[in-house]
Order: sequence, then structure tokens, then C-alpha cells
Amino acid sequence: SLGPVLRPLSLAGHVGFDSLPDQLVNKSICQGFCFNILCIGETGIGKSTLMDTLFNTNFENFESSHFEPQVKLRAQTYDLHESNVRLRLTVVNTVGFGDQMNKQESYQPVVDYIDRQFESFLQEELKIKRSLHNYHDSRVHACLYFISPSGHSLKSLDLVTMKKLDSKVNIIPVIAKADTISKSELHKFKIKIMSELVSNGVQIYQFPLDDETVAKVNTAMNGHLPFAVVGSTEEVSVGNKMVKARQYPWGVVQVENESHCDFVKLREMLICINMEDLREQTHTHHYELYRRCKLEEMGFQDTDPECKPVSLQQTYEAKRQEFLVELQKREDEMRQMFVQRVKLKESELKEDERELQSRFEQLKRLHADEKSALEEKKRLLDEDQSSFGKRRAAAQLLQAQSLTANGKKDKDRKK
Ligand SMILES: Nc1nc2c(ncn2[C@@H]2O[C@H](COP(=O)(O)OP(=O)(O)OP(=O)(O)O)[C@@H](O)[C@H]2O)c(=O)[nH]1
Ligand SMILES: *[C@@H]1O[C@H](CO)[C@@H](O)[C@H](O)[C@H]1NC(C)=O
Ligand SMILES: *[C@@H]1O[C@H](CO)[C@@H](O)[C@H](O)[C@H]1NC(C)=O
Ligand SMILES: [Mg+2]
Repeated sequence: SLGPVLRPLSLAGHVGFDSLPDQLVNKSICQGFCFNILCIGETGIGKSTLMDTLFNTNFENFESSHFEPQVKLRAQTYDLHESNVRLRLTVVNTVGFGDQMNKQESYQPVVDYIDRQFESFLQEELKIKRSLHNYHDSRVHACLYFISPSGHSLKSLDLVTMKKLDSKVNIIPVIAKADTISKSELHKFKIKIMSELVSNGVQIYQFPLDDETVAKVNTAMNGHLPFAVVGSTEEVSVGNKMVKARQYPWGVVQVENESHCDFVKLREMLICINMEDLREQTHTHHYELYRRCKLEEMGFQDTDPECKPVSLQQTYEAKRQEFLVELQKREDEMRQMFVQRVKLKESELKEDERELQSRFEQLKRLHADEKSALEEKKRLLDEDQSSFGKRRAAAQLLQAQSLTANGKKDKDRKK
């Protein structure tokens, strides 16, 4: 790149910035370290025993049943001290892994757990008031995948799970309970496992070769993968020493004897040599990938289609503009819908009005007919009445005449 031109200068005397590495060391010691291990393996495969053996502790162990309806993850955090170094260790165990009828779903809770830890780190990073210096980083730095010592091959669950996880976490496969498999079988089994991983495109963690002080040992150790491990917290006396071992009727398996198993190799690689690299890879590779996908999903980008850099401000403005346009579109749609609805309602009302009007006309006609019928009746009634009146008057007259006529007759008779 086109940086400033550098001019080498030699110092005339001691300045003191050669203490920078020491300052870094002192600062790190002061802050303390954190390391998070995820143990994936079927129930009873020896996860807890191996963790206890690795860290020389007695972590809380809950034996899980084989009847869990689904896989769960259980995380426990411990504060460990060695000399003046403080390590905050989180051990995450899968509970019920591979015990369900439908084993294809076993990996999903694991994937979700890893993503959740990335997400909470991202959320902390995106805050305005960040407190990353005292943030409890729960991102998984190393994933020990426990392969069952069948001596045969990997199970499809193993391949599917590792494939789902290999872009999210540093996978270190181990052959569990390696004391149950014979030496010649173990050798073939290791080769088989590695070739299956390669042919399925599963990317496991490779011990780094860029630091030349450990490049040699790391190269050699990459050739011993996957480590065949034995765990035990039981102490057995061998010679005049007490050593961690598993005792059998036919002999003793010494956990920390390299001709018995790869436990020491695992401890060296995981804790003594590459713990910092595992932490770094988690941050610079796996988290970086998660962050990138997440931000791209949210619409952020570094460059526009013409490869010009885009600032956060521009992205924000563009998003805002996009949002406003969308809002305007929605508003127009709403308005159109409203107008349409009003029109529909209006025509409905007009129709109702027409109907009412016609009903009204009909009623009016009916009423008029009734009225004229009634008037006709009244007229007839009036006619009847007047003819009745006339007839009555005639009758009365007749009666009166007949009365006078009778009176005369009586008088005549008396005379
Ligand atoms: N042969 C042999 N047995 C082991 C080894 N490690 C653990 N075991 C035994 O396996 C049994 C289960 O060990 P745990 O360490 O509890 O297994 P786990 O995977 O933590 O089991 P859950 O947490 O219940 O899923 C115990 O009886 C251990 O003694 C080993 O390396 N070889
Ligand atoms: C680092 O710590 C050691 C021991 O506490 C001390 O002697 C040394 O001066 C410190 N160095 C720096 C650069 O702070
Ligand atoms: C390791 O095991 C081998 C083979 O069993 C044995 O010869 C050797 O003495 C053991 N080493 C230690 C330190 O016990
Ligand atoms: Mg356990």
C-alpha cells in the first residue's frame, strides 16, 4: 500500500520503548484471561472426566440421562488461578447429544448457542456506550468433538455436526476413551477419520505455523490429529509416584504417559501452546465472519457497486431514503385503497337510496289507491245516507198523512 515513506534511524541512547512487550504482559496479567471450551459428545463419552483431568479440578458434574427430548447446552464458568495468572474458564457441555430418535436435529441447538454468543458480542460492539474491557466474552474458543472409539468410522451425526460448525468455531476432534481401542486399530482409525473429514470438506482447527517458535511442534502435532485421549481423576501409584491412571485387571493406563495415549499432547496444544491462537482465531475468523454476514444482512456495505468506499453515514442516509420512499409508497397505496373504499361505499349507499326511493313510491301509490278506494266508499256511504234520509222523510210524511186521515174518520164516526 502507499503508506508514508519510512526512514530507519538508530537511537543514540536507551529510550525505553523496549519495555512495551513487558507492559503488555503486565497489563494482560492484571486484566486476567478468559477461555471458553465447548465439549460435544454423546452422553457418558467422558467429557466431564476429560475436563477435570485437563484442568486438574473437580468441576460440578451432572450425569445426564439418555432420555432428553432434545439437545441442551449447559455452561459453567469457573475462576482458576495458576501462579499469578487468572483464568476465567467456561465449560459448555452438550446434554443429550445424539440420544434422540431424529439425530439430524442434534446440531441445531449447538449452532444456535454459538451464534447467540457472537450476537451478544456484536450487540455490545454496536452499542454507543461500549464496555468491551469488562465484557464477559462468552464466545466459544475451542470445540472438543468427542468421537466414540468404535474403531470403525465416523457417524453421520459426527460429520453433519462438524460440517455445520466448522465455519463458526475451532474444532479439535478427539477420540474418547482411547484405552478401549487397540494400538493397531487406533492407528487405522485415526487415518480413517482424517480421510473422512477431508472427503466431506470438514475444516478442523490446524495448529498454527506462523509463529516460528512453535511451528515445529505444531507441525508434528497436526500429524497426530485426532488425539486419542483417556481421562481419569483416579490416582494410582506407579513406581514411587502417584499418577492419574485407569486401573484394569490386566494393567494400568497412565493418562499422562505419551506411550499410552495422546492426553499430554492435547493438554500441551490446547492449553500451553495454542490457547492464545484459539482465542485470536475465534475473534479474527469466526466472529469476523458472523459479524460480516450480519452487517451485510442489515444492509451495511464497505463499497458501492462501483467499488467506491461507502461510509456509515452514507449507508444510513441511503437506508433512510429507501425507507422514506417505501413509506411514501405505502402511504399512496393506503390513500388509493381509501378512495376505492369510499367509492364502493358511496355506490352502495346510492343503491340503497334508489331502493328506498322505489319502496317509497310504491308505498305512496298504495296509499293513494287506498285513499281513492276509501273516498269511493265514503261517497257511496254518503249517497246511501242521503237516499236513506229521503226515504225516511217520505216515510214520515206518509205516516203523518195517514194519521190525519185516520183522525178525520174517527171524528166522522163520533158524529
Ligand atoms: N474407559 C474409559 N472410561 C472413561 C474415560 N473417561 C471417562 N470414562 C468413564 O465414562 C463414564 C462417563 O464419564 P463422564 O466423564 O461422566 O462422561 P460425560 O460425557 O461427562 O457424561 P454426561 O455428562 O453424563 O453426558 C464414567 O464412568 C467415566 O469413568 C476414558 O477415557 N476411558
Ligand atoms: C511488569 O511487572 C513486573 C513484576 O510485577 C515489574 O517488575 C516490571 O517492572 C513491570 N514492567 C512494566 C513495563 O510495567
Ligand atoms: C510410560 O509407559 C511405558 C510403557 O508402558 C513405560 O515403559 C514407561 O516407563 C512409562 N513412563 C513413565 C514415566 O511411567
Ligand atoms: Mg458430564
